[in-house]
Amino acid sequence: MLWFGKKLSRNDMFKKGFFLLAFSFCSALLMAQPQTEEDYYAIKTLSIPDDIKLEVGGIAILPDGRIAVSTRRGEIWMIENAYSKDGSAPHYTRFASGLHEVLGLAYKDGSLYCTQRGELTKLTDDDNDGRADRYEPVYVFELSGNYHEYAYGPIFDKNGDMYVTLNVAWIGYGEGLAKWHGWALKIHPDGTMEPIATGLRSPAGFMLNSAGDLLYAENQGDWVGSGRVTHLEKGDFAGNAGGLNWTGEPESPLHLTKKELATVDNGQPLYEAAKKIKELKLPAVWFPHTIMGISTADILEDQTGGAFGPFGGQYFVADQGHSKIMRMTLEKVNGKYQGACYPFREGFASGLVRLRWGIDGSIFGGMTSRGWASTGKELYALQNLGWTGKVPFEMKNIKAMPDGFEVEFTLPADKKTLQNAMNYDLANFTYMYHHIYGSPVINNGPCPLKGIIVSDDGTRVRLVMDSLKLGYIHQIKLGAITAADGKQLLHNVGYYTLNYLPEGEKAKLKPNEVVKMTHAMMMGGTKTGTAPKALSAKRVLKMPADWGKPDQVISLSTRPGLKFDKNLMQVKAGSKVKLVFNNNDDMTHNVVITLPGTADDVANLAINLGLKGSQQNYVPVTSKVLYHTALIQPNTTESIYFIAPVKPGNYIFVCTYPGHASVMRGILKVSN
Ligand SMILES: [Cu+2]
Repeated sequence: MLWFGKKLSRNDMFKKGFFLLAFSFCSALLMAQPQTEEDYYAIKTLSIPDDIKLEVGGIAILPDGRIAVSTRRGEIWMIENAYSKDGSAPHYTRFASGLHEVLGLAYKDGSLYCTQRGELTKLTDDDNDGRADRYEPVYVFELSGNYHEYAYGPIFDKNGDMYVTLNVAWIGYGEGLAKWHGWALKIHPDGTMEPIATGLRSPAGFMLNSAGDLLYAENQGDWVGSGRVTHLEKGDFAGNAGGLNWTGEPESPLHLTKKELATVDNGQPLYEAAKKIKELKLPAVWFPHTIMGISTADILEDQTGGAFGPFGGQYFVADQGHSKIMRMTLEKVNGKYQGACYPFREGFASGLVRLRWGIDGSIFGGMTSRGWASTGKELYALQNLGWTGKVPFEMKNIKAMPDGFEVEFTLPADKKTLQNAMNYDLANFTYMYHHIYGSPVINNGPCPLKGIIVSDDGTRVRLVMDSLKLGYIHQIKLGAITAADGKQLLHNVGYYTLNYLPEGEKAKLKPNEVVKMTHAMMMGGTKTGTAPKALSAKRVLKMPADWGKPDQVISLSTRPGLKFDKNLMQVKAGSKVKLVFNNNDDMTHNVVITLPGTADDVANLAINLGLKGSQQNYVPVTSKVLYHTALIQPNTTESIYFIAPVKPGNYIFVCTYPGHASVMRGILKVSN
């Protein structure tokens, strides 16, 4: 038999036959079942004239069909034909300029309200020529001059009051250098101000939901182990210490001090710290760092009445660093919000900071990446996300039950696949609460399944589990569960933050609902609970005894803005090298030396480590990695010893912490 002109052995024929069969099977599936996010939610890019640097900070939707966009460069642009229903280009006019870094914009009763770095300002076009004529200060923010004192908002409530949020300054840690930084404030139309809550670090995204509750998204940083969404009520403390500088002011609704907070600054889970500090608010939903995203930004609630697909009443959360939108579901248990996050739509063009609903039920996404690296490579962009009308097969919702979780699907599932215990990979974990930047995943372990109860119509499955832990994030990852019509899951994971268990009856399992083998045994492949890997020969921390001394000592440092201080290091082939790695930055980094041509593969493998990433220092187990350091904390050093490759060439060194590899890299040049 000839295969493309080549004579094949029996063994080859068998293999090719298998591949052909597998290939036809897969392509039949693919043809029948579109399985990309794009099939369900389509991204349209709005063209931007070359002379406009549209580094989006805010978006306001006008009822007449225009949209207004404010920029980090201090301009506000009015865009006509933003929906481009006939495919023609949108039209831009400059409404205002000379403002200072406008990171938020809102429309109310014919005027625009914008948050500049130092002021909440009302802008009005009195003569209807498309340009603002009146710039009126509504409220002035104090500033220290620190670069990190970003200001966001306003969001109007039903009474016409405005909410704004103010970042803490960054001086190697988050600090409230000027009054009310690190706070959410309510500003009344008469210019009086009411401080609401503090503990905010970098609150770029916040919203009032349909119940009138204030939800804000936080970014990983000091005191913040991972991204999260928290419901803020008056007097709450959301976790970052910087804003506590102002709790002694007479208007402050809380009196917590830094000294009191220091008593819980020991790396215990935030849930434990909150038992001792009554003001400390539990996040409603944690977004696991690098697994969901790396920098949460704007939040939207779907009140489109079905125009945006099957997720009515749910939330969408932007991620700046990963240029994506995640989905979030909330429920109230014990009177408090808690819920889950899920992947939703990747592939935006730049760092996605701002989301607003268009009048047609689509989402406008505003983007910028200057100084804030993102996977979307454009410096700025404006895109629109619309539902295509097709319903993806997804986990629609995860709800807490008294003894586990109930997963609801967007479409009826094949009940056989739901009943198979092998199709569930369940685990829980949490993060450390401390003044240090970020946190590794801690205390992660499997949650064995005890029972599976499938609803008659196949749209819901109740998972009865052991090892539920309050305050922990519970991973619900699904295997080969298909829809009744054969459609595959578009995404297979959700992360539920379980702060409270609902009251109610525990499940009484029928014999066919009991998971017989211990589910933990079946979960052997997931290894979510294993201890960190032992040091390998790729990370040698002690000089080998027979060296005498290294032939070469080279040092490499980090600099702020995701940079190494060198992009070239030279070593002699086969020489004994000591590499001293100093992390001078405020984030964690590693150094991974890779085989020529494999740096991108290694970086992608690191991103795909998921929950195992932080245990493994984001270093994948692969022969493409030659040597590496650990992921080291800010202002720490690690030295490794290795023998340089004997083959001369350019070996790329890279930081494999997710999101860093595209910019943090250089060449280890090996020569004779
Ligand atoms: Cu890095």
